[in-house]
Parts: sequence; C-alpha cells; structure tokens
Amino acid sequence: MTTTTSSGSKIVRIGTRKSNLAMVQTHWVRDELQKYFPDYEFEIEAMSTQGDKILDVALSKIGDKGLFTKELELGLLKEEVDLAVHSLKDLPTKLPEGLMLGCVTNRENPADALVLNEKYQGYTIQTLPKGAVVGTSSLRRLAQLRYHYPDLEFKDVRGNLNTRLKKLDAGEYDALVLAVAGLQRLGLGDRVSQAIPSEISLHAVGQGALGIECRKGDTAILDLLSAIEDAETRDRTLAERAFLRELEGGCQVPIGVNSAIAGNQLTLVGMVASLDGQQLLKDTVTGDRSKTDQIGYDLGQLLRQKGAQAILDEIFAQIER
Ligand code: DPM
Repeated sequence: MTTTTSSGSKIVRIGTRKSNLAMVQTHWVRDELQKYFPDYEFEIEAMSTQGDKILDVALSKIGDKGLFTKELELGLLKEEVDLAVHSLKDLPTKLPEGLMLGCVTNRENPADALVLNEKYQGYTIQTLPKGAVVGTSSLRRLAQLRYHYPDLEFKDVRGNLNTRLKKLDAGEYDALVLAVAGLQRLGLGDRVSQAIPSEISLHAVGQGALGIECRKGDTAILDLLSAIEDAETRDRTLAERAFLRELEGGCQVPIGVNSAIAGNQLTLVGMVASLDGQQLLKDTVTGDRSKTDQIGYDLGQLLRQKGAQAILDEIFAQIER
C-alpha cells in the first residue's frame, strides 16, 4: 500500500533497526529497489528494537521472541512502514498475523568466522591452545565448539560488532566467533582469520541472507520485492526455516544447518547439540527443491527420532521463553 506524492512519484517506506549492520543492509536493499524502480521514492525509517536496548544481558537469557523484529513489525501493522529489512536469522519462523516474508535476497558466505586477538594470529579453531578464551553468546556456536574442542574456554560477549572487536583487541578474549557475512558487509572482512568449516560449526538458520517482511497481500509491495528475490537462497532458507519451525526452536537454540542446491535437488543438513557439548545429533535430507517445507519437516522428524526433543526440552527449561 504505497502513497503517491503530488508530483506523482510513489513513496515506499522501509523500516530498519538503527545498528550499523542493519543500516548497511537496508541501504543495499533501498539501492537495489531504486535501480529496478527509478520512479519510486524509497524512504528509510530507522527504529530501536528491544534487542538494541538490552545490551548487558546474555541474549540466551532474555529469550528470543522477536527481540530484534517486534518494533519493526508493529510499524508494518500500523502502516508506518511498507516493508521491514531483517537479517533473516533474526526473524522468527512464525510471523505475526497479517505479515509475511515478502522475499529473501542473495546470501553472503553463511559460515561462522574465527576472529583472533593479535597474539593468536595464524591460529585456527583447530589449533587454538587449551584454555584460549573464545567469546560468543550464541548457544549454537558454544555447543558445537564445546563438542569439538572441550579444552577451550567460552565467555559471553554482547554489544555490536565494533564493541566486540574492541573487547577482543583489548585482550578480554583471545578469539571471537562471529558471522562472516556481518563482518563482510561492514567492510571488516579482513578480520576474518578463518571461515570455520561446516563440519565444525553448522551456521544458523537463515544466516547470511536478508529477509524482507511486509503486510500479507500487499501486492504492490510484493511486486517490487520479486525483483530483488534470490530464488536459490529463498528455497534453501525456506527449508532451513521449516526445519527450525518443526523443532520449535527460536533463534537462541543450539540448532545449526547447512544447505545446498544441485540441479533441482536441495540438500539440508541439520544438527541439535546440548549446551555442555556432550551430545550432538546430526542428519541430512535431500529432496526436490520445490518441497522446502517437507524437507525441513522430515529433517526435524529424523532428529526427533534420534532424541533432539530431550536436548531441547532441557534447554527450554533454562531459558525464559
Ligand atoms: C542470532 C544469533 C546471533 C545473532 C545466534 C546464532 C549471534 C549472537 C551472538 C539468531 N542472531 O547465530 O547462533 O553471537 O551473540 C546476528 C549477526 C548477524 C545477524 C551477528 C553474528 C549478521 C550475519 C547475518 C546476531 N544477526 O552472528 O555474528 O546476517 O547472518
């Protein structure tokens, strides 16, 4: 539902968080849309979200019900904005009534990155010495890395990327694990010492892709969004999201994935791990790429049969949901 100015140009309002990363991502979306639709005016409306305000508490302890997305969604519902740009991995798998995932744009490298303090330059996740302090507040990264490297120390870290890098460089941590995509988009790709192989860390559902949310049935906006959709990323991330939804996992659970498309076949790898790194369940499903929901559902069922529910129930009991 776009408005038209007196000069006849159509205005589309884009909602975003205020963080550096969110602004970079939103400017990219705006520029892409502008390229395809030169007759439109795209305005950016930046908002603070709960997740931006609560900086001193571990993410995993505040729960995950749309921490970074709720305010933007209210803006959509109140028609203050026409679309909202999210890091897809921060967008819950169940959206509020009246809203939908309008499109998914192309994906950067979805891997996790190892970022090192100067004194550990040259090390990899495989060679970091016993007792090295690794900063992360992702339960997914923590569980997988504990499983593979029980001799490393893990310590919570919050704040935006620049704050975290400062803490790393000041020696509060020996290493950080962050998303390659976020660092690259901020022009900090040279801080990536290693893209951690997926055999060691499966990435989060949707990691590295942008998800654009809009009002259900807003055909004018959906037409615009179809121009910037990436079909491969869409199918991969829809399967990933179906898997997460099937396991009823929010964004703050030790659930990881990897996905690939070859011809018309989509392969989805998924894992669930316990926080102490003692248990790690993994499986793979391949199917026709048009059957994204079925693939995600089947993978969820396979992991349930292996005992994923007990692992998740224990974690849900610890996290305020
Ligand atoms: C979610 C997680 C994190 C973000 C949890 C996870 C990382 C939290 C942390 C759901 N959202 O990945 O297991 O390390 O404290 C976030 C980042 C990006 C989007 C930063 C990052 C950028 C990359 C992207 C925070 N959301 O993961 O380092 O667009 O995928």
